[in-house]
Amino acid sequence: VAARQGMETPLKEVAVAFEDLARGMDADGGELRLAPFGDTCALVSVLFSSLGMAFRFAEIEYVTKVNDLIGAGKSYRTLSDILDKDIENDSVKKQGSHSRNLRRVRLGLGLIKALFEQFLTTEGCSLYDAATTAYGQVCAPFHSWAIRKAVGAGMYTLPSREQLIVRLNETDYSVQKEMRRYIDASSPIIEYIDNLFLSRNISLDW
Ligand code: 1PZ
Repeated sequence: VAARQGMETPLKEVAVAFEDLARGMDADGGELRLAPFGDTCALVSVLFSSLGMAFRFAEIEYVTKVNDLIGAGKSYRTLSDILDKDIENDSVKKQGSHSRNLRRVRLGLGLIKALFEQFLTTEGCSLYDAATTAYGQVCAPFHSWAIRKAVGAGMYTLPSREQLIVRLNETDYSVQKEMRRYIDASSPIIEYIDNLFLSRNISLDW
């Protein structure tokens, strides 16, 4: 309906926002400012409703962490600033720290990217298969047994591939186009965040 009325679909809105963010990063000489990053990550939550009720807890989890980063945007200018501050305070991996929340939000962005990649490369595979593979690749290695169990159970409640396309207000063709745009635009952002940690000798095994 939104497409027919000439409005942006949620998926397109997310793709365009990440393209803007990636362009902004280039314009700032390869630096990522916290405020636009937080706002862009917040947009992703519009996609959750199309996954169904079982993923409400993932949404709450993700939104809480994004909101923490948005709040930090009032005191810190860039993503590196929060990391440097947490290194100074020895709180990078401390639960609830901005740096830890940044790592978690990055996992969320990576999960969506992996899901879209699965969706595109395996034409005709179910959303269940795509989401299970993506989760196994990106998030499962860092989640406790209890969380992995809960996510695994929730997977059975995911809509079908066709249902998802309808709920997102896309077509078979447009959904591929917008997912591709998100994959391309989010890749340099994700890589940048990983490098923030790696360049400070913080491994990504957590
Ligand atoms: C793209 C959709 C794929 C299908 C569904 C996959 C669902 C993934 C569910 C993830 C549930 C996360 C539950 C909570 C995990 C927490 O233990 C950790 C650690 O938190 P901390 O100890 O630092 O407080 N939190 C995370 O790892 C955050 C992960 C965010 C996952 C966001 C999912 C984004 C999905 C977007 C869907 C449009």
